[in-house]
Amino acid sequence: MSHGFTAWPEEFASRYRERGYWTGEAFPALLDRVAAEHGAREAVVGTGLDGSPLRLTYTELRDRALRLASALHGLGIGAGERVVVQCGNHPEFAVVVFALFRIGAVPVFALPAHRHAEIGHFLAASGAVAYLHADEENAAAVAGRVPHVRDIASLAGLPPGGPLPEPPAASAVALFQLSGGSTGLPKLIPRTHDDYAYSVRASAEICGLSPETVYLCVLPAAHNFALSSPGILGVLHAGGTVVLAPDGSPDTAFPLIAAERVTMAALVPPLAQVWLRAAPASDADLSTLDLVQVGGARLAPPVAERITPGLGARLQQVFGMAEGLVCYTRDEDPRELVHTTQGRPICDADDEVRVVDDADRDVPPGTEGHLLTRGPYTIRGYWSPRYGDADAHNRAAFTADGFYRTGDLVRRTESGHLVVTGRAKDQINRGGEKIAAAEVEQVLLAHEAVADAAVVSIPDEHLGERSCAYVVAREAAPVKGSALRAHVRRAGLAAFKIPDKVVFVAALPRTAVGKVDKKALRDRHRKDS
Ligand code: J2J
Repeated sequence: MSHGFTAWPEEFASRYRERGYWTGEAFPALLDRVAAEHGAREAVVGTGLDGSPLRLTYTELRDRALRLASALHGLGIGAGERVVVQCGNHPEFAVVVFALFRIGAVPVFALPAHRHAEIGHFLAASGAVAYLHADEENAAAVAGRVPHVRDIASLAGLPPGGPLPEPPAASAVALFQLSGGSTGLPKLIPRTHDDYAYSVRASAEICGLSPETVYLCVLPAAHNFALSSPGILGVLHAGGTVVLAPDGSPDTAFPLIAAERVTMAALVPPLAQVWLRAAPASDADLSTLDLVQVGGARLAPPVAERITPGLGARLQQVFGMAEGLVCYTRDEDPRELVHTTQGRPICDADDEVRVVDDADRDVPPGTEGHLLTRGPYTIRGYWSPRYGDADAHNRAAFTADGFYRTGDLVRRTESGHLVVTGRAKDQINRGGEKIAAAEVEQVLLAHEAVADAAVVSIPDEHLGERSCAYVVAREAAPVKGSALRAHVRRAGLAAFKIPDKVVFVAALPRTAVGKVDKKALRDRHRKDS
């Protein structure tokens, strides 16, 4: 398992241990600890996979996780083996994740929106031994490609598999997150128990979580924001209660806030706007809501200003990435900074942040530049063994001295807060959902009628950005935009990756070095609309 994993150099690892970021406590021990302390309190609440309400105390969560751990162990799933998990927002999600943690198996966190091409890629790229899913949709397409394909609801019927192995070391890889990607297929992000648990604990502290916290999880549970900033794991660490909502619409979320006396929720900007529009007309009691986190995509300052008056809760901006670095605005920050910046990093002393120009030279404070970062919970490399191109990709995505090139353009204020001003990576951020342009372009290029294609972001009032495919058609084969969108759907990609708009052009603009000039395409869209 350790091969393919780029470890922190010993000098950094020992510093991170000495300074108490890496405590040596892996997630199974974390669950034991909170179960011992808060056993009878409710840990996870929601709708079970069978459609009925399910409420698990800390003791029940731990017991179910241990039982499932034994059963999965009995199937032959062992330490270091990868298991692709695709589960919506159900309490069983937490059971499966802690069961895998306990046997040292490593969940690969697919999102519910992912479809068979993506699942197939995650299975192949991770060399997974199992695909655990809550929905049959993709199962048939990947059956036979992996030893175990199982419906999570069916796992409760498995026989126990005997005594459990030793729990994993905290230095081991605990889980794989998926990169939003910019160069083709999503990359695997290996996160260790030590580094992930640090980001979770520190986030919980910054956000003031306690056993009284009731966190409404409306974003996909497996996404890094909802899982760790401080998210599900942070709330469980603090002894609070996680309420899993099937979706974030006000019709679903507001009654849950009232019924469960929710104190905190994490939203992407488009959802925050939907909540702001719905709140005045709603008769649900939202008065317990105390903290609304907004992140994943740019929050416009005028919307930020409306959160507290409109929802009756404090606003916290969150700028994070599955690769590591997470920034938060803080309670003590002046309101102006909470409205106009994306916060500052978790770790004052050891989240190293550089803002640089195209030649990697540091720019003065207040100037826009590329954000580079390294620190106690930011990876030093994507996981590589099964990716033909991962080593080359790692050389491009990290500096020689281990800084991760985030692909974000930022400005740093005197106070050390970051303002996200743009993006250098070839990605579309569709209301928080990330689309690697190259992944969609490759699928479009596989269509017989397509000679050339480029996918770019276009502004959208609701989502912030949408995707537009500029396509050069082969003359011999006339094709409609709708047919190309159907082609992307048939190819088995998540619906959010289907181009929102298709525009046919005679040729794509090129830069002096022959690359597609995406800036020219975005400018052109602005002029045409
Ligand atoms: C502008 N862009 C943002 C923000 C992320 C917490 C919160 C979010 C994520 C996440 C996460 C942004 N304003 N407030 O993992 O733990 C864009 C940037 C960033 C990319 C990462 C977390 N917050 N972004 O969104 O891995 O471009 O993580 O590099 O999905 O989202 O995307 P992702």
